[in-house]
Amino acid sequence: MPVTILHAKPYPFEFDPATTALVVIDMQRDFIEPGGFGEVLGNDVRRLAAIVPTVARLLAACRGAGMTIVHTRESHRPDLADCPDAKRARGKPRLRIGDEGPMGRILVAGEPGNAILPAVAPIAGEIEIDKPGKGAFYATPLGDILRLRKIERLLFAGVTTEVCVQTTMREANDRGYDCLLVEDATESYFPEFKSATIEMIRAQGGIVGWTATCAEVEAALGPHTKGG
Ligand code: TIU
Repeated sequence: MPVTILHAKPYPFEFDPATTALVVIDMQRDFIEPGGFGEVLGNDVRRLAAIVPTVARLLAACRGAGMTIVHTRESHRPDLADCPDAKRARGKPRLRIGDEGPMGRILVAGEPGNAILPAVAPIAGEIEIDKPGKGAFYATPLGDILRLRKIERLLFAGVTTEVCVQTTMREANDRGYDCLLVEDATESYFPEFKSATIEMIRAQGGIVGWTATCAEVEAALGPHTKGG
């Protein structure tokens, strides 16, 4: 296989773009814009918007290299049959999952607030996964789709670092994937949780995986990248 070497921590990450997917987690209005699920949980959502240009750059680099691209959305069925009572009650929010908010029903598939931001939205041919949990493998076809495409390694971006991104990386790690988190293409409502997550992923020789910056991914993919 043609090996691409990415300068990463704790040591170089070797991959073939043909068998590597970029997984962009939950870049949805519900988490990044006021009035969605993130804000009703009591978070200041403004810090998440800052990574949108970096996620767009990462998407461009991975698209240019012909990689498989996966986008996830945390979302529930309109009848909430896939939403555990425990999840709906957690935190006693002002508006709960399924309630009508300023961007439509909170965290419900198809509602305006559940959409991925236009700057990082899926394009034709990319895989979209609606997931009822924090991890993208739970109760979704993601594992089967990656297996059919013979994907062996995953690059991760999206929000939030310590919740849906980390949960999905741990699910993927246990399923045998080598995982790399793109540090500046992920964000948390809590800066200290983001930095702690990055540290814990790459500690102990990469117990969960690797980390690298978007520029390091771009540098590694450079020869493959079409049109910048
Ligand atoms: N609350 C929080 O930090 N995150 C979530 O509820 N979901 C995701 O991380 N996508």
